[in-house]
Amino acid sequence: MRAFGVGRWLSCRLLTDSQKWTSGSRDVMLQFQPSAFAARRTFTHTSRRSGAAQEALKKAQEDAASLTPEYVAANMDPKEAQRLARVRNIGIAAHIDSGKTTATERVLFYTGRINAIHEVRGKDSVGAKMDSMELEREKGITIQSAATFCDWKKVENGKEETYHFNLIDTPGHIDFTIEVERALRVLDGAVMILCAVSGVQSQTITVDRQMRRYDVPRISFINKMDRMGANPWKAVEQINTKLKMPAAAIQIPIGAEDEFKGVIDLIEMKAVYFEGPRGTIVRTTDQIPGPLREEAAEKRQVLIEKLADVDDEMAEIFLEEQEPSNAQIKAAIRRSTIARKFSPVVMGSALADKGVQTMLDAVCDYLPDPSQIENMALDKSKDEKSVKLVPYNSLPFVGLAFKLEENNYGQLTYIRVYQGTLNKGTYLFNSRTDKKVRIPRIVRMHSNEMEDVSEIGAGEICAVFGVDCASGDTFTDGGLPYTMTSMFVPEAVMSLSITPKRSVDGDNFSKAMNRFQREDPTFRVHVDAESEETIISGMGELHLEVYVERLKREYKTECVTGQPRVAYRETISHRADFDFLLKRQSGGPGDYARVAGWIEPYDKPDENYYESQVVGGHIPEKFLSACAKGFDIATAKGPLLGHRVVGSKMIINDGATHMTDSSDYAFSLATQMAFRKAFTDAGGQVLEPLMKTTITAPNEFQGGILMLMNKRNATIHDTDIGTEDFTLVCDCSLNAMFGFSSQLRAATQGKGEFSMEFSHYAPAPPHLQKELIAKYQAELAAKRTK
Ligand SMILES: Nc1nc2c(ncn2[C@@H]2O[C@H](COP(=O)(O)OP(=O)(O)OP(=O)(O)O)[C@@H](O)[C@H]2O)c(=O)[nH]1
Ligand SMILES: [Mg+2]
Repeated sequence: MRAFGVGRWLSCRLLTDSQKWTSGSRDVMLQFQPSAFAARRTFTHTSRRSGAAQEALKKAQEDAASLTPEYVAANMDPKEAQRLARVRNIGIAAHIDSGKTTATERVLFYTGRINAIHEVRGKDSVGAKMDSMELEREKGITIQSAATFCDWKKVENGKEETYHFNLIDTPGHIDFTIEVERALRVLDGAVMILCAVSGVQSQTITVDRQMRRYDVPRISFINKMDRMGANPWKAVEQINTKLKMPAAAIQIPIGAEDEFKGVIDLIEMKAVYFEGPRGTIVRTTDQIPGPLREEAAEKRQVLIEKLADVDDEMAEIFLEEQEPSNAQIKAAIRRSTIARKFSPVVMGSALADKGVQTMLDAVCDYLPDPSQIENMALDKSKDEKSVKLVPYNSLPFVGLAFKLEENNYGQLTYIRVYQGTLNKGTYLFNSRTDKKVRIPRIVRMHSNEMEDVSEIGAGEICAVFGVDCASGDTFTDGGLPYTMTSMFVPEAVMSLSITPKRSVDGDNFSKAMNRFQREDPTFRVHVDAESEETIISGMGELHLEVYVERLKREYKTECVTGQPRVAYRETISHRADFDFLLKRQSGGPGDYARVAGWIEPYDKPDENYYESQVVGGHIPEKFLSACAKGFDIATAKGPLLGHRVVGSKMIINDGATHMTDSSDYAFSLATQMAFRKAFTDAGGQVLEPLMKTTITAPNEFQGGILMLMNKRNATIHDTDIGTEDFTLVCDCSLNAMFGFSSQLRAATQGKGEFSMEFSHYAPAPPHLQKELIAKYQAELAAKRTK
């Protein structure tokens, strides 16, 4: 929080408040044979709303705080309760390349969604199911998150139980971080994957921050146990120390590296081996290999002690020196995981087909079902009072559109259903626009394929067709005036100019730009009024590069791009008065407008504010709106560099008109000119984006990296020295980070890594400001003389 600028901090704080109730989310997935699915989905909703559900809705509106998950559960239709208890909405999030997509591929295979496994960057060149975009398969990285649903059959008390998973595989690269944000916004739980060799990496720290932002409970999966140097205990220690999340392993490995065969379940004290083709045969035995018995007993004790630290019931058992039963241990893990006080750690190797099935069991055992997470909305009719959403099918519908995507069939909108049931053919209201839309088709997504369904119950996730909306819009059935807060959208910090090579591609170019902007809130497009160049901005070079490449592949539009540029801002530091007269006479009707007032810093540093305090009709009402427009134009393109002005306030309190020469045009222009002139008097300055940068590297390189960062004028916030690696967290200007990856590689023999995300805007160093302004002014002068 410290590293955020005031504006960002404010928006972040708002978000944090909302998370108290936003806590995760629930979606649904069910099914895989459509017939079995249809038979199972006996929804209890009808037009007749059950009394208990109505009572809960009333309580949710009047006294949300008292509506505990226990109350919701106690008043739920038993059939519904049973359905929800078997639903898990989960996201997979982690550092880049840790094996999220590879693990998801196994999940799909073991749950029967796909018949064969294809690897990311595999020799067969098919690529993993969830990386469906051509570019993803080529680059071997995930760019867009992909949703799927599957059924996992788990044996409980000698009986097979079916769990329905909705699963979202997210990208690891920081440039696509919005995909992680929106997945975590609507999911109830997450699997955080770590590499058994690298442990907590720079991007793991970012993902941890995002999970905390949306209060998402998580289990940790230590992947790549087959790699040379695999050491799960380093990763477990780092989750505790670096992420400060109490965690303990609930398994220990049987062998490691080439010899990795399976795991020992520390609760049941059983050995689990993954055998047969693709590890499909899970063999469980009481025979723990002799050399591992002592280690297993010791790590079981560590688990119990860790639980006693975070869970009262377990603490009591521990203090009374009793041995907890397996059921008590499991219950304590579940309670403390859902309360986000603990993360159970499982391990395996996705690539070697080991440990994925036990990870799925852990998801069922320890991650919450949709009714165990509190979700809130704001009641627009009661001054945006917080109300709880209740996951009963019989209540009025409330859902959130969290992701838009265009495919061959049209525009798809992903919706998380928080309350009520969504039926095909019904009408929904968009609570932002108050527009009514028909839902002609509902589907469940399986990467880029889909399956039609006719209804979706509370706590589930689906996609709908033909709905015109923006990402983050709330939909209701018109019965409740609710709206939900949206997700955190990071600032775009990098931009470049782009023009289609051939003018005939103009149409395709605009189509693509419109689509990309609709789908991705971190991608923005604007046209520079003077140069008439199209400028795209986004999260980083790779982000923009991907869109340029997609234009070429998907829209057959090749483009010429400029150099990537930092998105600067301009602002003022103190008040300055102005009294400006525009008087131009050139033969015919002239331009006349006088505006007077002042500009000063605005207390919301991300926004601008305009106010008219003109009395006595010195500027008639009809011209005042032109003044407001003039202010908007002036702030869209700052006087120093032509970048957006933020944190400025303009008050116009006096002026004068001329009988014939005053016009909207004259007042708009006079306001723009007055603003530009006053800008210098008000201490106008250039702001640059500072990036929260996390660097991890072996301890021996610490001195060298500190030097590197000092040279870049970074502000160091935190250094954490572990047994082998250290982590450094600092704020550094984006400008100073160009070319950093190769320097870091050189300084650490390729062992260091870093990730960065936007933190806040701060004044650029004076010499840089001077240089940038001089360059911009020279460009302007050159244009004028042309
Ligand atoms: N040795 C080993 N390699 C693995 C394992 N799991 C994944 N990999 C490899 O790690 C690389 C990255 O795997 P992905 O599944 O694409 O990783 P990801 O986390 O989805 O990557 P992004 O989505 O781009 O962040 C691939 O080359 C995989 O084959 C594992 O268990 N052991
Ligand atoms: Mg991936």
